Amino acid sequence: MNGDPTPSGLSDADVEKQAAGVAGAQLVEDGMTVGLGTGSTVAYLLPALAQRGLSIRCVATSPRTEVAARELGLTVEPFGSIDRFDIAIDGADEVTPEGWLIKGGGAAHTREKIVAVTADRFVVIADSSKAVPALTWPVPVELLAYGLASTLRRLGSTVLRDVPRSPDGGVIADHHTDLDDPGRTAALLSATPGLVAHGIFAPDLVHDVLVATGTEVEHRRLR
Ligand code: A5P
Repeated sequence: MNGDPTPSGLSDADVEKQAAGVAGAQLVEDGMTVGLGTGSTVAYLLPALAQRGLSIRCVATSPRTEVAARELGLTVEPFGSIDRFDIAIDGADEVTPEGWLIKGGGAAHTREKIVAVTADRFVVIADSSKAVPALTWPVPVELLAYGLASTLRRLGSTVLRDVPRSPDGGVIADHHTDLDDPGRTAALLSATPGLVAHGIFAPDLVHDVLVATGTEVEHRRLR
C-alpha cells in the first residue's frame, strides 16, 4: 500500500476507509437510533448513511461529526433524552483479533465510550492498518484540569497533547505504558482519580469489526 492517489483520486488508505464506512452504513436500518463516532473513517460513513435516505435519529460523539452529519441532512439530536442506541458505528486507532481497541487518536474517546456502551450493537470500521496482533499505541486519556499536576505525577509517563480541551473541558494526553495485559492497564487507569476516561475499549463492548483491505471488507462478528 502506498500514499499515491488511486484512479478514484483517493489514497489507498482512504479507499479502505471508504469501503469500511460504506459497509458500516449498510448495517443501519430504518427507524434506528444511531451513535455516530468521530474520525476520518467515520467521515466516509456519514455520506454513505445519508445516501440511504433512512428515517433515523442520530447522536454525534463530537462537534465535527455533528456538523458534518447535519450538513448531509442526517437528524442529529443531543445525547440527553436517548438512553439506548440500536447501533453505534465508530473508527479505531488499533483493533486486535480479540476485539481490544485503542481509541482517542482524535481525542473524542470519552464521548465515544459512552456512546459505545449505550449501543445494543457497537460496530468498528477500520482500514487494514488498524488491524494489529496486539495493542501498541500510547493510551489516549482525558484528564480533569483540576489537580492536573497531581494526576500526571500519579499516572507517570503521560504526555500532554497539544490540542484544545475536549468539548467537555477535559485535558487530552497520552499515557505511555506496556499493553501486554490491556485489561489490567484499563483497570489501573479507570481507578485513577482525576482521569475522566481512557482510550482502551475492551472486547465486551465490541460486537462487529469491519476491516477493509483494498475494497474488500472482512466482517468479524465478535458477539
Ligand atoms: C477519535 O477520538 C478516535 O477514537 C477515532 O475513532 C480513531 O482515532 C480512528 O480515527 P480515524 O478513523 O481517523 O483513523
